[in-house]
Amino acid sequence: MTKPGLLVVGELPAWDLEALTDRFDLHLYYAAEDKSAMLMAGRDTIRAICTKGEIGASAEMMDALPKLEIIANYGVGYDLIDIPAAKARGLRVTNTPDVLTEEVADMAIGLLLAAARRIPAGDAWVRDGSWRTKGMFPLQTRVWGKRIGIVGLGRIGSAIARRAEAFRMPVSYSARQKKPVPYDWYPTPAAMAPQVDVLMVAAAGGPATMGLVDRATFEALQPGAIFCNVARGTVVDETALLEALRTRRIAAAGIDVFLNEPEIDPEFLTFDHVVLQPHAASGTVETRKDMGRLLRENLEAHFDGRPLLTPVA
Ligand code: 8YV
Repeated sequence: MTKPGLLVVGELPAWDLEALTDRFDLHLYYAAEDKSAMLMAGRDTIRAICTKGEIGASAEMMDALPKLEIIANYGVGYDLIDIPAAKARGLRVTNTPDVLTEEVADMAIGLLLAAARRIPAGDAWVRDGSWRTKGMFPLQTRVWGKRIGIVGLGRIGSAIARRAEAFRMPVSYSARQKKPVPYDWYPTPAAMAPQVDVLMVAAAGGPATMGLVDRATFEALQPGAIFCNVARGTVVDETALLEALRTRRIAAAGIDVFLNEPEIDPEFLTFDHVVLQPHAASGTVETRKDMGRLLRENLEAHFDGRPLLTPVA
């Protein structure tokens, strides 16, 4: 039987490509020199796309593949997949929730600690001999016991909250609706900002949260506030964020996601009170293997006529 064609939009680890090859005829879009020629050549055979959180799938790509049935996302966030376009074309869409929740929450706490305690700067202090020549590293800021405000209390926000509780941090959250949790609720990040020492962004991306963490939020922060983002760059007004970093209204920050990745605003690189990560919060071998497996199981379920494991549309 002919294998269904699968357009692999973003690079995947070798173990995933190998496993997918058993069931699918792979078209490695990310490696193709002439991408439109690849789409043209696959018009009659490509029935599935696998993409990534930071790449998505446009209506144009869907239109270029008339035999397309399903888009499987390697990531929980599918904000860059044009869902209305997929629905209008009767396409199914899946993502990889749950398997990456704890990993992203680990990175959130890691970034918070790294930013507040300036762990990368301490490492440089040892390596460049400053410890020997200048002595003690400057004293930094405590994390445990500080008040944390989480923007978005979904799966990942909740996993961050559980970790924060272990750090004896009073937890607040902002969300459209109050949830049955023992944390203080605020309707907006701006309303929550004056009440917290740490602002942690964990809300899903997409049109509903575009610029949700706005200038008013940054202006309402307490002096010494710490800012972290493991969600999407789009959730934050980046111009206002850069200004708050420039003026030191934000005393320290840990940031994994940006607008225009990987061509991020170069001003981020100039700050010595910010710890940067290359959108790597889910990036461990263990979690990426689980994400790859779930992506594959969704595709296989679709082509076997079984219910999808984690459909989003
Ligand atoms: C990326 C993510 O998808 O899950 C998400 O929404 O942003 C990440 O896990 C990951 O970088 C894979 O490309």
